[in-house]
Amino acid sequence: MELMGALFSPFVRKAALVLAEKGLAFENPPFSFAEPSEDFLAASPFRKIPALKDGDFLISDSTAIAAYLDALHPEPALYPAEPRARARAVWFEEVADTIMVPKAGPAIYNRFVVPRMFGKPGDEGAAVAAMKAFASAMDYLEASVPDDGWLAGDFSIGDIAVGSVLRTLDYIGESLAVSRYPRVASWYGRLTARPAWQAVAELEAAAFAAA
Ligand SMILES: N[C@@H](CCC(=O)N[C@@H](CS)C(=O)NCC(=O)O)C(=O)O
Repeated sequence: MELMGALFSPFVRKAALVLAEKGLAFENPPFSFAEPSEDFLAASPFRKIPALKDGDFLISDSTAIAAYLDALHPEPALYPAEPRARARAVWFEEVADTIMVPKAGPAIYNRFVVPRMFGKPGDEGAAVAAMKAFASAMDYLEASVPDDGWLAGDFSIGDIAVGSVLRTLDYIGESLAVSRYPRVASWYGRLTARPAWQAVAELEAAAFAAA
C-alpha cells in the first residue's frame, strides 16, 4: 500500500499508525502539495492529506482510511465491538480530529507551516492564542485518561488519533507538559512505547531529516 502525505501531519501519522498496528507494510514516498501525483489527485479531490492507494483502490481522509483498514484487516480491532467502548473510541477520535486539531491549527500553521514552507515568520500572537485555547482540550484529557490502559478500555483508534496530535505539537515547541498533565503523560508514555508507534517514529524521523 502507499500512504500519501507527510508524516508530521497528525492525520497522516494517524493513518500510518493504523497500518503499523495492523502489521501492514506500506510505502510513504516524499510528498509535495506543489507537485501532487496523479494518484493523489484522484484519491483526494479536496487535496487533503492523507490519501491511501491499495492496488486499484484510492481513498483519502484519515478516518475513512482507518475504517477501510479496520474492515480489511479486522485484527487487531481498532474499533472495539462492545457498543459503549466503540462509541468512546470514536468519541476520542473525534476529539482529536475535530476539537484538538482545529484548536491547535493556527499554532501549527504559524510556527511550522509558514516558516518552513513559505520561508517567513508566522503570526506568533495567533499561535499563542491558539495554544491557550488548546489547554481546554488538554484539561479534558487529563480528567479523562484512565490510570492504566487506554482511553476507550481496549487500545483503539481514539488513542492513536489523540496521541498523533500531541506528537505533532513537538514540532512547534509545545511538547507535553508532564508536570501539568501527569495522567496524560503517563498514558502517552504507554502509547509511544508500542512497537507500532516506534516503527512510525523511525520512518517519520527519516522523512523529516530528508525533507
Ligand atoms: N479530516 C481529514 C483532515 C485532513 C487535513 O486537513 N489534512 C491537512 C494536513 S494536516 C491538509 O491536507 N491540509 C491542506 C489543505 O487544507 O489544503 C482527515 O482526517 O484526514
